[in-house]
Amino acid sequence: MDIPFWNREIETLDRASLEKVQLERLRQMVSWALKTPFYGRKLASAGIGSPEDVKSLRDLERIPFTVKDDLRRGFPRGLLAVEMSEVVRIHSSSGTTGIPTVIYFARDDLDRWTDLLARSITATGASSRDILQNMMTYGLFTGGLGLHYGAERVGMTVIPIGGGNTKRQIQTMKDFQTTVLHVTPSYLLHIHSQFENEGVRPGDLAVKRAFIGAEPHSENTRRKIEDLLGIQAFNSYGLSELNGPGVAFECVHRKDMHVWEDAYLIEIIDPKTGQNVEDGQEGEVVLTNLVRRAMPILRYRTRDLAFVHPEPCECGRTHRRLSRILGRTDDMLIINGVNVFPSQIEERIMKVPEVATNYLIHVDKKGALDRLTVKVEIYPKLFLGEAARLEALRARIREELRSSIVISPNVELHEPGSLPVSEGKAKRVVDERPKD
Ligand code: ADP
Ligand code: K
Ligand code: ZN
Repeated sequence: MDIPFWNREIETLDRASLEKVQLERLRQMVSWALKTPFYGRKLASAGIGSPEDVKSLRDLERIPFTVKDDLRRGFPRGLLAVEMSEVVRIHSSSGTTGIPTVIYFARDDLDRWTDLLARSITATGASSRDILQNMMTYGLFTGGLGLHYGAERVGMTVIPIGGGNTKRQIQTMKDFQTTVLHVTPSYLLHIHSQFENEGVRPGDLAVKRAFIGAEPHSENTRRKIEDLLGIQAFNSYGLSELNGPGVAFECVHRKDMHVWEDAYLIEIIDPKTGQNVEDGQEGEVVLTNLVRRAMPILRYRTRDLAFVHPEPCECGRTHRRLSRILGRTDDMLIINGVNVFPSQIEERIMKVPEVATNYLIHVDKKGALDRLTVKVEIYPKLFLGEAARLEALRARIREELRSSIVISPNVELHEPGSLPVSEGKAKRVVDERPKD
């Protein structure tokens, strides 16, 4: 197989040289991070007052972890390491408390991030001859714009269609003979389920590849996508704290994702002890961004569970591979690619005066899509009124939730005592999505 490279030299760098690059960049990151009071304190506690105090990559383990709450507490500018006039882009992701996390990019940050995506896209075998339909949400999410820039750098023909509107997605695939899709796995399966309705016949479409990510999925789901659509599907991993997509991406072999190790230091830790584990062992992914100046992030605990492959990939890249994401250490739900925390839901519904004390979050699958239902108990006298009033209440709760969690859940109203109560720790979330 002819293996394509965007930057063969850096992608196949021998381990010792790669580690030299990492150490240089880590020192650079420390010097940038020291510009923020937040990392000033954190690094001081590790005895690091200047970049020279980082003598080897092992010194990384002395630096305390950064967690999502650190980013929230610093909202909005706490971790900004440059003047705002140098910032050319802001992205943001949703949070548990309604306080989002904000990510800042300087021009050179965007340039380096874009290059990682160009590298990722090229590793899949896609090229300037391809037509990309980017179905990820544009806007504050990193998924849409992030990959868009990388695709343009590769020279692909980019259709920035964004998420949703299945009919139009399918028509666009036909009209422009799209060859590559960027999409969440659940949405891609949903789109496929509509092929018949939309009169898609074999030979109508030219899709050969899909980049799938932003939500957990199994190897079986990938196979299903590949078989149903007759394409190759490539797993893509990233998170906004570490720029967004382009942290790790599958190459033509589709045997887990190369982490671009000149740009990110990856550690797998035991989430209980915080200690590093060996390659091959499952644990929490901890990432250090080596390429962002406007907002440095060191040792970020992703709460994603995975392992690093000890053995090299057949493609010749020396950057190690990350397994697919096997779970999360926290209770975050991912509903059709959008992150939702149960606490966000609780916070909103408990503000509604008509709501009694018990509620339940129910998640299942309808066809290929995740379906979120929030069941709430309301006071009994409300059921005596007119049906229209109940309907209005339901709509109000739904809107209240939508404004916080972005997606619009089903809302069910129940009489007090009708939802299950558990003894001990309440089980508020029932997730019936197949784990396959
Ligand atoms: P995005 O805007 O891309 O959804 P977020 O920062 O909001 O980025 O969400 C990042 C989280 O999404 C990750 O920490 C992980 O839990 C999940 N995620 C992203 N890509 C994948 C993937 N390929 N497989 C499983 N989970 C993923
Ligand atoms: K996500
Ligand atoms: Zn490979």
